Formats: sequence, structure tokens, C-alpha cells
Amino acid sequence: MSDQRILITGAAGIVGTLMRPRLARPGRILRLLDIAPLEPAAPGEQVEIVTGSVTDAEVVTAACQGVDAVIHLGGISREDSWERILEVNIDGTHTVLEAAQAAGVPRVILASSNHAVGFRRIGEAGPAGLPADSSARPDTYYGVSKATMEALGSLYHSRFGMDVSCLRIGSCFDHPADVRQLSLWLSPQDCARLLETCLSTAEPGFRVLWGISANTRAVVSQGAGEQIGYRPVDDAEVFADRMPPGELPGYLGGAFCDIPLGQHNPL
Ligand code: 15L
Repeated sequence: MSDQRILITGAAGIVGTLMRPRLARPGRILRLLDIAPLEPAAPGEQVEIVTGSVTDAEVVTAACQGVDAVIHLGGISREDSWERILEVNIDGTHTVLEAAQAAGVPRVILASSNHAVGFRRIGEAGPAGLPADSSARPDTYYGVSKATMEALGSLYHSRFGMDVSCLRIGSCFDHPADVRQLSLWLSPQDCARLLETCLSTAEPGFRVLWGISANTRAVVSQGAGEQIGYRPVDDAEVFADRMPPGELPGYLGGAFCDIPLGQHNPL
């Protein structure tokens, strides 16, 4: 049997860097694409490095050849000007999906975000938590790009039968940094678990899932993830006594709901 090959866009970013060692498996080659420099392959590591942008159709088309699945993490990860969000996040996602379908890639995982529904009120869906497929209520242009990403994923599933999973990622960092993230944290290990679940689901399907750990203070419903076998293990609560003082915001998107639209923001 030939090796499984997975293309990861945005592989030099925060989530990409966390996933590189965690998705490595015997019999699997990770093809890592980023505009930013990537560490060369360590001895024994099965990786292929591609330097380029998700906005460059030629680069992305070549990178999709011979690939079994694409994990699309590439793009701007916070608020920015409409022009930049449009080019990198919206057009970039279209470029990736188009290249994947032209190359016959059967499966794509898209890194969406809680900011696609950032203007949903925490608690609005009752104790069961906000369902993963709640309709879009973006909090920024960045959030609009994530809602659009999900719509594009749906289109490519319906038109071409691709298996598409959209992950509404909460806060994927080594550890939570504030009270809001005690609810929305996705541990790196659980992120890898979620990706592995999506990589092995029966195809073809289209699904929107929360990317959240098994947090005691969760405010979203894990139902859709559970249905396909996602079993998060980590709980942000173990970090609770180290959090700076603060309260849960009214809206899921937290501070993103208040920052000026279209301004590059360090959040
Ligand atoms: C995101 O979508 C961002 O990419 C990340 O930097 C965090 O801000 C995260 O959401 C969050 O909401 O905590």
C-alpha cells in the first residue's frame, strides 16, 4: 500500500506548527505548504516542504497532486482590511478547493473559527450549548471569511462529492490564556484527535463541527463531533487557577465583537 499524503496549508502558523509532530505517522507523508519558512525535515520525518501562498493557484495546484486529503489552515488568523481578508482568506480558500477538486483530492478539512458565529450570545441555545451548525453571525471581516469558507466547502461537497469538514475552532493554543478560553480552548492533542476523526470518516459528507476540548465550562454542543466519533480528552479547567481575573463575555467572539472593523489587530 502506498503512503498516505496529506497537504497542510499554513503549516508554519500556530496550529500548523502544533499539528506537525502530532499528525506524523508511519505510512503518512505530510506535505507542508506556507509562505513563511518551515523547519526542514528532521531525520526520519516524512515531510515535503512547499514554499508559496494559498493565493497562488499554480503553487496550490502543484501541491495538491497525489494528495489524499487537504487540511487548510492557511490564511490570516485575525481581523484585517477587507482587501487582505478577501484576497488571502476568501480567494485563498477558493483557490485551495478548486485545486483540490481539479486534482481529484477526495477530502478537505477547513479551519473555520468561532468568529463565524462570534455575535451569537453565550447561553442563547440553553444548557445544551450552541450547536455546531448554527447559522453565521460573524463578528469581523475575518469572521465573514470563515462563514464564507464554510459556504464554499458546502458548495464543493454538493457539486463534486468531496468530503468536507469545517471546524469552528475555539482557541487552539498550548494552554488557555483567559476566562473566555476556559470555555473555548482546543488543546493541541484534541485538535489532532479531531483532525484524525475527520480524516477517517465515511465519505462523502459535509459537516460543521466545533473544535473545542472537553472543557468543564463549555458553552457549545459537542453533539455533531460525537456523531462522527470525536472524543476530546483535555479540559481547560486544569488551568483555571492560573487565569487573569475576568468574566465570560456576552458574545462568543469576545473582544472581536468590539474591535474596529477592518483594522489589523493583534488579538
Ligand atoms: C481565532 O479564530 C483566531 O485565529 C485565534 O487567534 C484566536 O483569536 C481564537 O480565534 C479565539 O477566538 O480565541
